[in-house]
Parts: sequence; C-alpha cells; structure tokens
Amino acid sequence: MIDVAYVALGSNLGDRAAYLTRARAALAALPNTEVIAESSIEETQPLGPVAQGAYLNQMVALRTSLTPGELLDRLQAIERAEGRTRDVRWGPRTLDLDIVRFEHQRADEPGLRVPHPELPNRDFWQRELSELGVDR
Ligand code: A4P
Ligand code: MG
Repeated sequence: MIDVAYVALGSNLGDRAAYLTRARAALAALPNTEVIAESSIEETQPLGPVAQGAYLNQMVALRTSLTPGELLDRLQAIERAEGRTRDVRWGPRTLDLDIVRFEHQRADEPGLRVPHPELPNRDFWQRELSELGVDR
C-alpha cells in the first residue's frame, strides 16, 4: 500500500544543520520512498527533563510503500549511521528521527505508536505539519 508518512527530524549536538541535511539525503535514498515535501527548519527550546541545548527541528513528508514498522527500522539505521548513541531518554542527540503520523495507517505497539503520542504536546510539530498542508 502506498501511503504518506510524516517524519520529524531533530538535532541538538554538533553541526545540527549538517545532520538534518544528511538525514534528508538518507531518507530520499530509501527504497520505495520519495520525499514529497519539506517544512522549514526551526530552532526550538529543548523539551523534557534533561538540561540540553536548543534543537533544530524539521518535518518531511514521504510517499512510501514501507510499512510503519519497516520505516521505523530504516529510521533507526539512519540514526545509527549518523553516530547516534542511546544514552539518556529525551537527552541530547546528533539525530533523532520520529514517525509523527501516517496518512492512512496507525500503530499501537510497545515499540511503535503512530500517531506519535507526543504530537499534541509539540507545537513545532503541529506548525510543521500545517506548513505541509496537514489539517488535524
Ligand atoms: N517509538 C515508538 N513510537 C515511535 C514513533 N512513532 N517514532 C519507539 C519513532 N520511535 C517510536 O525512542 C525510543 C523508542 O521509541 C524507539 O526505540 C522506538 O521503538 P528513541 O529515539 O530511542 O529515544 P528518545 O528519542 O530518547 O525517546 P522518545 O520517547 O522517542 O523521545 P522523543 O519523542 O524522540 O523526544 N525538544 C525539542 N525542542 N525538539 C525535539 O525534537 N526531542 C526530544 C526527544 C526531547 N526534546 C526535544 C526534542
Ligand atoms: Mg525518538
């Protein structure tokens, strides 16, 4: 099934803009996947309990026939390739890729929730989605 996935990019360590650029290139190279839209990049204050630097955030829309689970595996491989280490939950990271929603599919498993449960709490994701023409 061909669907549209909205993927959030975030970085708050190192050359943040360069991580986002490389992430967009890696997303464009995924099989059966095309990047069809990109929001603007915005700097946001860190959310959550951990003291850390500001993030650059951006949202892209992918037309893809990957399932939500397949896409998550691919996103995690891209994160690993960009030197992401998982230490502190909600802590600083070179690159974070989250599935925010799919147009027609949902997921509700321990390892994968779509729409992303934090969507109602992240005004920058909502702004970026509306920039991409998504009404909620
Ligand atoms: N997972 C479940 N659903 C999803 C989904 N829809 N997309 C699972 C991606 N992953 C999903 O994520 C932990 C697990 O979530 C994954 O193994 C996957 O199976 P993670 O990326 O390893 O850990 P994390 O990112 O530290 O935790 P979490 O809960 O994903 O946090 P978020 O939501 O990624 O938040 N402040 C600003 N301003 N901007 C940000 O982008 N991001 C975070 C991290 C904190 N503060 C921020 C920002
Ligand atoms: Mg994450």
